[in-house]
Amino acid sequence: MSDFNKQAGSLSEKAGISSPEITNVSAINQIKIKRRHQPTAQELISGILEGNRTALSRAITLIESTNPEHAEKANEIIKGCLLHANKSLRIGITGVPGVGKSTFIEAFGTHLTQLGKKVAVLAVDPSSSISHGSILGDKTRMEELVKNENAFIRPSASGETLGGVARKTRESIILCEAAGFDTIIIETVGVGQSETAVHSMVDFFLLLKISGAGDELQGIKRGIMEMADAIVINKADGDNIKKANQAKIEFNRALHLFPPKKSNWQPKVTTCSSITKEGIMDVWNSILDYFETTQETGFFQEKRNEQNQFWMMETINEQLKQNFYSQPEIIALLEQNKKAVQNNETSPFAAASELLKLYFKQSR
Ligand SMILES: Nc1nc2c(ncn2[C@@H]2O[C@H](COP(=O)(O)OP(=O)(O)O)[C@@H](O)[C@H]2O)c(=O)[nH]1
Ligand SMILES: [Mg+2]
Repeated sequence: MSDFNKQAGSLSEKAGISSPEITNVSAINQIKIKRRHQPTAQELISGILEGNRTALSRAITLIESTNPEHAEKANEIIKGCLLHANKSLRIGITGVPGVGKSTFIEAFGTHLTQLGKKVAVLAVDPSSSISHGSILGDKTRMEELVKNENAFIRPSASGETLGGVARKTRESIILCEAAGFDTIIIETVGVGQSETAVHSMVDFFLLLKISGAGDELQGIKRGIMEMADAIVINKADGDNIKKANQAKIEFNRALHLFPPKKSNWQPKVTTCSSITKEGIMDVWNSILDYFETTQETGFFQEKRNEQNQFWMMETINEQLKQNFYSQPEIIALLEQNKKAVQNNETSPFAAASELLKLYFKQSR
């Protein structure tokens, strides 16, 4: 009796009644082992190819992990998925916080699923370690899409450098495509160089704006306008319609001052409301138009090939850097040389050269 009283757990509630079979220790251990069972890379690949979201989510978690064992498994999965990827349209969406990206993606994504599309939403947001994942916080704005069985929403990897987040997002795109998602939406907030990173992984780049106090073009980075394949003025509803139309004229005028794009595509400026859904369909039609035109000219594939080359080089650069800065001898000498440079005991070039020499000698 006293033993039972000591244990307050539900299993010992009924004193004097022997525990049922299921609670025996070995059964519990088996359940634990089962729960702990990590699917193999092959199991995850099969799951992804069948369109299983749990498998897709788990594989993306492996991609995002910093554990080297996971990285190896992730690479195997990516390799297994690569041949099945690529049959998609990748759309990048950027705009300052509050412009309505999440609301737009909810309306736009829902519209696409109604057309029979399968939509995956990913994010590149190096600031998300502070804001705890832009999409995660915004999932409430994507109430419909989150529940939609033809949509998959994944918040961005957090606590990472832009390079790290971007690579992980790019690899996640491959897995989403292998899982049958034919439209991939990559959201990014305009911090740091994240637009450039997203631009280099999508087919179509959309800049979301709202009309302001008339100075529409002020404070907008020229580079971003140059990258945009479309500018969409959001929140064109209610009292805002007139201002939005005015902004449209201004942006159109500004866009015509840019030299023609390599794609020969003339970016369009349109207005929309993510709340009334007015103009959402036009955005999609414009993207389809772009897709057809660039497929015909071959630019579409050319751009993807270029992006693949770019990401290969990026990966090499990133890993070389990582390897260099993680060598204990380099770390020690780097500290030493930093001081030496500061005290004018050596030149920056001589100091760098000494470090590189040490590195090359080590890696031989
Ligand atoms: N009136 C109106 N409000 C909108 C529209 N799109 C978004 N909003 C509102 O703008 C605010 C910010 O939207 P959100 O999607 O979170 O912006 P994000 O930070 O760019 O993702 C929210 O209060 C939305 O309800 C729109 O088309 N019209
Ligand atoms: Mg948002």
